[in-house]
Amino acid sequence: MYTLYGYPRTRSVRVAWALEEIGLPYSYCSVDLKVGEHFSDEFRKINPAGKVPALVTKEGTLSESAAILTYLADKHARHEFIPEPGSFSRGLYEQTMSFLVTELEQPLWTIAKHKFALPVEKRVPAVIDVAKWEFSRVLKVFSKMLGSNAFLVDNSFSMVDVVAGHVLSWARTSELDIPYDNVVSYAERLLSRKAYDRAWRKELAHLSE
Ligand SMILES: N[C@@H](CCC(=O)N[C@@H](CS)C(=O)NCC(=O)O)C(=O)O
Repeated sequence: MYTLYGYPRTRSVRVAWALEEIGLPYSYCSVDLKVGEHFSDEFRKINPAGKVPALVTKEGTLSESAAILTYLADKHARHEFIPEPGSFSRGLYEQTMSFLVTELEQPLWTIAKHKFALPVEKRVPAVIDVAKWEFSRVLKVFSKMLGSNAFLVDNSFSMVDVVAGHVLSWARTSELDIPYDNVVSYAERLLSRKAYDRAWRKELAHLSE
């Protein structure tokens, strides 16, 4: 059984969502970022970067949400949530995953870092407006990429949609404008999936423990 180290309202929901989609059992360990549990020696043994998510498997521990999702789908989903390695579709999947984590997500992370995640003395508030502008530019590219498709790769739900769904929900909670109808309905389609709801609730349940 897998053990997911995470915290509500973070990228760990991507991993919980993927586990729920595939139907894999997992236990959940909350790492309270608010009180700095991720800086503890104990957690650094699990992820030396001191970040969530981390997934403990029988063979070792994985970090980096996108890599964990690809691993889980390759290992357990028999190509249901991921194209076959070596196929052109798989190339598109990897291209899309890279775009999501290096382009679409980065302005949101920059905003979060300069609003609350960095130590106060390292924050540069002026960067926030630049990041908002960058997000609006990259969102336009994303909207074109999606077009009239229901899902990003081969019009079939895959792990890249999990990451994209999370990034768009993050944009909404950051109160960023999403002025593209196709992107709004895509986000609604993803965030109304039962597996997302189960993942989200499971993580939140650990807040009250
Ligand atoms: N690229 C990593 C990013 C992980 C990450 O930055 N996680 C945040 C929560 S969403 C975290 O643990 N932040 C604590 C910190 O940066 O000190 C991934 O996708 O897993």
